[in-house]
Amino acid sequence: MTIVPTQEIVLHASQAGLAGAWQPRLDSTAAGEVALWHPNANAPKLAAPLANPTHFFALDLVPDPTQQYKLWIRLKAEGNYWANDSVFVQFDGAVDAAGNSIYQVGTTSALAVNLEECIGCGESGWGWRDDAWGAKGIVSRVMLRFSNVNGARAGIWIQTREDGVMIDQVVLSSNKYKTTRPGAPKNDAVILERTPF
Ligand SMILES: [Ca+2]
Ligand SMILES: [Ca+2]
Repeated sequence: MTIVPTQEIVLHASQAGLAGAWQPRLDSTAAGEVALWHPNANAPKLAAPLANPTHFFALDLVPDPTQQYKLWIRLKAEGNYWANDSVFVQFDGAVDAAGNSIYQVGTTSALAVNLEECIGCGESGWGWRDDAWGAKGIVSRVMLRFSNVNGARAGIWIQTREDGVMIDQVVLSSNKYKTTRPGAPKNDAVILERTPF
């Protein structure tokens, strides 16, 4: 028997469990024509992740403990406005290369993902982003492992950092998108097939 590693995980946000103000939004340009959205209410940007957030959504996945994954998220900002475009991302079961828990659900540690790549970079429609910030084309080197063995479920929790943000896809890749984004940072039209679990 050959065990094929799970190298590519594609999650559609429409599969998530929602809490607080997060809601589905019909969008013909979104994966499955549904985006998740926290409508803009002009709340101030959250300075730090919350251990016990009110506004979040959670996605299940079955990661491969032998793999090192790179995270990508496709976001859109209400009104293409920079104060409507960021989230904090936490994980259930993620560890660093040394096996220490990182960015755990229930802590104040998270990856910050902001659609606009830098001040003045601008944003338009959907864009693929990671936790890097500050320059056009910038890519983060953060890689994630998951300690869950034997096909145990893990989770990704995404909480609001700036309201008005929309998300339709989350990707973990240990091969195809390990160093390059699945699509463009602006005006993106890439919809990947969902990985069934
Ligand atoms: Ca922002
Ligand atoms: Ca906002």
